[in-house]
Parts: sequence; C-alpha cells; structure tokens
Amino acid sequence: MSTEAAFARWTARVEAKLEQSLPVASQSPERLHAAMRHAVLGGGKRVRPLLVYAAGALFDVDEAILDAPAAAVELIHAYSLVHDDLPAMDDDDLRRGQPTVHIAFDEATAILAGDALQTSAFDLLAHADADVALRLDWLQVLSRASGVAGMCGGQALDIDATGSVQSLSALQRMHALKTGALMRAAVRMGAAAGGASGDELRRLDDFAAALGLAFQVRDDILDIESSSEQLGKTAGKDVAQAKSTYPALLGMQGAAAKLEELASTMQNALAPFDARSNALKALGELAINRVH
Ligand code: GRG
Repeated sequence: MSTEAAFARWTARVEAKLEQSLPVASQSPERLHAAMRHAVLGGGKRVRPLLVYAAGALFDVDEAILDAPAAAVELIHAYSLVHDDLPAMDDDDLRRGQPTVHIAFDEATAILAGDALQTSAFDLLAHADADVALRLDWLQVLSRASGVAGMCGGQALDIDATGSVQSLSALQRMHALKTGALMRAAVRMGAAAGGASGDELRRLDDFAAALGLAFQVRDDILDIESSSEQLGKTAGKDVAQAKSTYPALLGMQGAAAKLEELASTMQNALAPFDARSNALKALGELAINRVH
C-alpha cells in the first residue's frame, strides 16, 4: 500500500466521520449548523487527522478506533481558523478558497460556530468507541493542547507581539504553542491508541514538535512566495502587518536552513522505527515542501 493511497483512504475516513458528526443544516438552529458545516467541510489539507492515522499505523491500530481522535483534532483546528479569521483577530475574508465564516454568515454566528465546533470535538472523544482509559487520555491531551498551555496561549502571545519585533526564541515559543501543540496532540493520540512505550512517545513527540515548527516556517515562506489564489487564503499578510517571521528574522536562506535542520531532527526521531513509519516520514516531508 503506497503512502498516497493511505492518505487518500484516511482523508476519506475522516471526511466521513466529520460529515456524520456535524449537525444537519436543515435542522434548527439552521444558520449555526450551516456555518459549522461551512467551516469544516469546505476543504483543507486534513494534516492533523493524517498525523493521527499515521501515528496509529506505526502500531497497526485498527483505523476505525482512530476516526474519533482524527475528526476531533480537525474540529478543534476548524474552530481555531473560524475565530482566527474574525475582525477582532486576524480579520480575514478568505479561507480554503472560500469566504470566511463571518463573511459568509455573520460575526455572532462565526463565534458560536467556533464555540460549538470546539465542544463537539470533546463530545466526540467522550463518546468514542474506545476503552475508557484511552478516551480519558485523548481528552486530556487534546484539551491541554487546545487551551492556555497550547493553541490559545500561542494565539495570545501572537496578539501581544503584534507591532513589535520578537526574538527568535519568543517566535519559536509562540509557534510551538499556536501551531505545534495541536500537531503534537494528533501524533500523541494516534500513538496512545497503539500503546506506545514512554521512549516511543518521547521520540514521536520530538518528531511532531519539529514537524509543527517546520509547518510554520514553510507557512512564513509561502506567505511571501505564493499568491492568495495558490494558498486559498490572503497572501502577503505577514509583511503587510510587519509580523516577526522566520524569513524576517533569518532571511529566506536562513529560513531554508532552519527547514533543513528540522528535517534532520524529524529523521533522527523516527530512525528506530520500521517501514510502518513511512507515512509519518512523508508528512514530515510535506510540512517542509508543501506549496499551499
Ligand atoms: C483562535 C484560539 C485561536 C487560535 C488560532 C491555528 C491558529 C490559532 C491560527 C491560524 C493562523 C495561521 C495562519 C497559522 C499558520 C499555520 C497554520 C496553522 C495554518 C493553517 O493550517 P493548515 O495549513 O490549514 O493545516 P488547512 O486549511 O489546510 O486545514
């Protein structure tokens, strides 16, 4: 089975799980339900769900067990994008090549849709078809990665830093929380389902932390090199907002060198694993080479 075929199968699985777990738009409150569906079903690379399945594949986990954590992490990601696009935050009108939720609907609906997506992620995990200890582990991992010690904390640091030049270490900490925490949670949830040992969890966490940072460095490069059409979101925003980014602090060559360093961290972290780590390796390469 090729990695591409596995990615296609996992994407189809998580799309089906998301479709099934979202409320139907014909049911009241219709506007809220339609906004939630717009946020989740309107495209996206599904990187975080793929990380859940790929980490589970290392331990031959039954894919049906992984559908709930894969969908849950994507629901959290979708909520974060809806709220990030709001006028009070990044104020964006384009996401995944579509109008953002507050443009397609309205601000109040976008806030509520994000809130409801977040709580539905935890509802999905609480009711998943898995052992209670595993469900509790997933709930702890995903809630911590989403909150003050993870994504929300990183977003707060990002907002606080607006308009000032950040040091490289401050930038790295902000991204580790804002983007990296959810990617680490995705890998951890897949690995936990496979009963990974402490040493395996540590290695996989090193891999996921490097992948999260690489994803962000590449995001900074794409913001400069690509068009809004290619990205499906507004390009050039970092420069327009004078944000501290890897290219701004290190130059384009320095940012490319950082990506090489992170590629080798990822390779080293996965070195002891067998060929079942190929999908994770491919996701690491995608974080570095992606074009949107
Ligand atoms: C509002 C609490 C709160 C958090 C928002 C994730 C995030 C935190 C903001 C997104 C801002 C941003 C552009 C981050 C850069 C990297 C990133 C996470 C991009 C979007 O993720 P992709 O590329 O998106 O996986 P798709 O659309 O493919 O799912």
